[in-house]
Amino acid sequence: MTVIITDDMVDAYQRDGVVLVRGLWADWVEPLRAGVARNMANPTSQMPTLKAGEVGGFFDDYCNWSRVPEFEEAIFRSGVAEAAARLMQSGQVQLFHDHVLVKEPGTAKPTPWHTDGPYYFVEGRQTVSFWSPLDPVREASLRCVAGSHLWEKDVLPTRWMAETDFYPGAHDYMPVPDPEAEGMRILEWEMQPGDAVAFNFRTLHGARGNLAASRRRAFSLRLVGDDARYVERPGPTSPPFPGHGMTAGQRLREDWFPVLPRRPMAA
Ligand SMILES: O=C(O)CCC(=O)C(=O)O
Repeated sequence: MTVIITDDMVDAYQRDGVVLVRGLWADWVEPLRAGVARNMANPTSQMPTLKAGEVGGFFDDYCNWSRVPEFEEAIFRSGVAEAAARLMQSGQVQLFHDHVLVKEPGTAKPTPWHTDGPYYFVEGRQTVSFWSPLDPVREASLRCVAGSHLWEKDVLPTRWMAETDFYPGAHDYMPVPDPEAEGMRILEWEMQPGDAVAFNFRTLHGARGNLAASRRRAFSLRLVGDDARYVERPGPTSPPFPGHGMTAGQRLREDWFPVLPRRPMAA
């Protein structure tokens, strides 16, 4: 399948900080499902994601592309970098990390509203995450607040389980809004496996629980463009990448965060 990123999609992405890309991974759904199965059978992180008494199951793991060959192949051999370059309006596309989020049937727990940027040690205008369901999804789809990537202040990062502040210095951030109560424009779509929501690292997003009768597997890929630079945060970031050795203002080191080949957006 050939995926075209139109000028209208680029404009929408720049304006809203989010756009739907139908069929981005359409030719890679089976390999990505196999990768998720491999990742779930051998996770790097065993951190609990649900509190005692919360029903269902929420699997969450990241930074596995170099040990999950299906992820590596999809990332390096698909047209995802070309799509990212178009949307970010960037010459170069660097891999930041992959992320798997699986909600078992009957998981009531929502993914709380948050922006990813403040958890990361990288900042720039040119960033994109592609969130892709590997199962048909409606209620448990990703939900993004249009235009939130342009807000002046970062949204307060919190620990999802403990519900505590992620860093000291909460006054440096805006409180986490309640987009529904505050009448914000929330964009969400019914999606098929391999479709992707592209969203900026600063875009406020979240997801409902999965009350459907089937699993909701999702693969999220985080990429950065030309203007992305390493920044110091007030504490350990997520992901932490221990021993990275970078200092403020540097580009992300390419031996850890490779530049992706820009292949045509077809299988
Ligand atoms: O899959 C979810 O529930 C949330 C995904 C998310 O927050 C992300 O990909 O950044």
